[in-house]
Amino acid sequence: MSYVLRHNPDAFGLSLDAQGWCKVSDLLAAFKEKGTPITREYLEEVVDTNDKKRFAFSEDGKMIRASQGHSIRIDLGYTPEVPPEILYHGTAKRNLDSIFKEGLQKRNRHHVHLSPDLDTAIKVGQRHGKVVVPKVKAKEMHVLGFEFYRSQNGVWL
Ligand code: HQG
Repeated sequence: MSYVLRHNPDAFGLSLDAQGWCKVSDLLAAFKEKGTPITREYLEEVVDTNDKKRFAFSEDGKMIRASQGHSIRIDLGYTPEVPPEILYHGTAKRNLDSIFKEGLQKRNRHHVHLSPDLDTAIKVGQRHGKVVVPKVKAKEMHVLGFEFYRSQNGVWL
C-alpha cells in the first residue's frame, strides 16, 4: 500500500487525485487484478492498526490516502503550524557530515521528515544504519520563515 499510495500508483493502474486520494473501490479492484485480493474490512484493519497510522480514509470513507511519505507530486493540503521548540531527525551517523554541510534535504520525498520525540526518531534513523539524532531548533526556524506541517499521523514535515 505504501508503494502504490506514495510512490507508484501507475504500477497498479491507479491514479491519485491532487491531494493523494484514491477511491477505495479502485484500490480493492487493483489488488484483485494483481492476484492479491483484499476486502474492505481488511483495509479498515490496516488503517486502524498500522503501527504508524500511515493511511487514512476520507470522511465519507470512500477514499484512502497515505498521510505522509510520498515521492510523487501531490498536495496533502496541510496548513502550516507552529512547531514545538525542538524536533528530532533520526538518521545514520555516516550522513552527519554531509547534513551539517548541506542542511537536511528532502531527498526523494516531498518534505524533510521530523519526529516529535526521541524514541520515534531513533526508530526512523535505525533504518539507515548506526543511528544519530540531530535536534532541530524548529521554533527558531519557524521564526526565520521556514514552514512546518504536521501530518495526520503526527509526523512533522
Ligand atoms: C538523509 C518513514 C546526507 C536523511 C520514517 C535520511 C519517516 C541526508 C535520508 C519517513 C541529507 C532520507 C521519512 C544530507 C537528508 N546529507 N544525508 N544533506 N539530508 N539526508 O527514508 O527521514 O515508515 O527519505 O537523514 O518513519 O529517514 O515510510 O527519510 O536518512 O517518517 O512511514 O537522507 O519515512 O516513515 O531517507 O524517513 P528517507 P527519513 P514510513
